[in-house]
Amino acid sequence: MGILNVTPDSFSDGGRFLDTAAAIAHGLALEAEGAAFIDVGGESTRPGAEGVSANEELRRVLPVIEGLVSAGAAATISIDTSKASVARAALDAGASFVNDVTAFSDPAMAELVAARGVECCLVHMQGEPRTMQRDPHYGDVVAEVREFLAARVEAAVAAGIARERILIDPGIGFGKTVEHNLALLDRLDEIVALGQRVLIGTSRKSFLGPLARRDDEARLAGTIATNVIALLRGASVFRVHDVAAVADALAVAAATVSRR
Ligand code: PMM
Repeated sequence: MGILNVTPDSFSDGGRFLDTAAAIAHGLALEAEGAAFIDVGGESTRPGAEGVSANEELRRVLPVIEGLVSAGAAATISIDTSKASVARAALDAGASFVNDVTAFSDPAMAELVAARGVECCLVHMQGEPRTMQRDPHYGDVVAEVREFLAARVEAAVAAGIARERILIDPGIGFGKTVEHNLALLDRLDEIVALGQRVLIGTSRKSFLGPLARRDDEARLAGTIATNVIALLRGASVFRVHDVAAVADALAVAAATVSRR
């Protein structure tokens, strides 16, 4: 899954793709690098970020989705939003996947996804983006995230969404310390054991910086290492900025372990 943030303030690519033509070109480049999904987002969820209105989100993402569709993008277009009104307009414009970092906190979102028969991703977050990194705490982070995701899957199924259309994501960096993120990655198999496909998003996130010997903006080595580990633990979808490099690493890792 390639990341296409149409925001002024995302932590890694904020401001780069605010121009519609540049965003469309980047989405097509992600697809050419091997992305099966293009995740289009118009509201930053970085720690400390303020929310934006539905109108502003739509102004940012709709022309990009429409442009990708008319350019003939073959990848599944995902809308990264927690607002049902934004998701609805994005689906009307040609998106067919809803990525919600609040795991359907807006009940209208579950109804919409059920009615449209599209796939979705439910993400775990402790708190909300503005404050989530202030003092995250858990007893057993993996057990708590697993229980939350299991309950949100059951709520989504009860709302009429087919179980096989639901992906789950432990939400790396969403109200988590470095230790929490590392425990979730190392024990990702416990989340995979719920039986849903697991999506993982570590790309360029800040916890990778101090762990590596060198910290630059791309944090590419840490992104690759964590995605390979996620693959080995059973993850299915890898949400990244650097599609070509991560896809190559995953291909080599998958070829290696499939020889057992
Ligand atoms: N991370 C960000 C945004 N959306 N969606 C999912 N499913 N999982 C994630 O880890 C995730 C996400 C963080 O911001 P970015 O778009 O700048 O990477």
